[in-house]
Amino acid sequence: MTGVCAPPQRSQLILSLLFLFQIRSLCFEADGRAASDVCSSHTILPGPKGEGGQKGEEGEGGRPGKVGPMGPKGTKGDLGDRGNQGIIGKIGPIGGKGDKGQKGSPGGTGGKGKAGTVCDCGRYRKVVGQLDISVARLKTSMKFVKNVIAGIRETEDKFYYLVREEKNYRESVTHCRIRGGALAMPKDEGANTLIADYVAQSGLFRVFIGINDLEQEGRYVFTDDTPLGDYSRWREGEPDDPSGREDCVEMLSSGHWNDTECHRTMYFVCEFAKRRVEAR
Ligand SMILES: [Ca+2]
Ligand SMILES: [Ca+2]
Repeated sequence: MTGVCAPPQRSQLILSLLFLFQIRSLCFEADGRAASDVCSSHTILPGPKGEGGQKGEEGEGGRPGKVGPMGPKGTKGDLGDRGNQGIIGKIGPIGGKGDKGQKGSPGGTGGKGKAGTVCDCGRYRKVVGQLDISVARLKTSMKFVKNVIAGIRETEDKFYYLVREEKNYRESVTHCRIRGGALAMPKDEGANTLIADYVAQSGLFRVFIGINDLEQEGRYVFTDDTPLGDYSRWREGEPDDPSGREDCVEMLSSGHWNDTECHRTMYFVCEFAKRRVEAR
């Protein structure tokens, strides 16, 4: 600030002292003589040098230095040992189909064949036809056996089987006969009771049995052409044959017999002799 005498700063004082010390140095020559009168009149002499200080204590350990720069790349190492053999790789995909080869050379001429015979085609056709019939019969038999497995009754000397197919009297007779049996012929109380129970337990009301008076009205016979003996189980009032066409016989679930028309269809019972079946 102008016009104001400020006190000298500390730094200015130090500079002044250094200036005077320099002047003092200039006032002495190398041989120690005074350079001039001016110098001698303004000299400030320093004090003697003090004794050397005591050795300081050992300083604390320095901080760790910074990470140095990356070193130069090393030389290439030696070739390593041979590794173990690897496992077998997966099977590769199927290769493409190869090109077709060239046609081979023709083979040699074969020997002369034997003289042919005239084909008896008619005979073979007949055999094939018989086979077809046999297969159809076999299928029918299989169906029959399958049904037999479902239920059968037996006495000491006979098997009885209820056929659950509605047929008229003649068809029923044929059905049993071609299978080696006969439409059931209850010739005694034991057989009649067995068949009646069989029918009742099957939930049926009536079945055809093997009795008829087709040959002669009123003369009833079994399907094996033997006449009725002393045993019969006619329901009361039967046989009546009011229409003149009741020439076949049905057994009711009660075990009683009734003459009825032969063209009617119903279930029926076949019987098979055990000795005949076992002999087959
Ligand atoms: Ca009759
Ligand atoms: Ca009747």
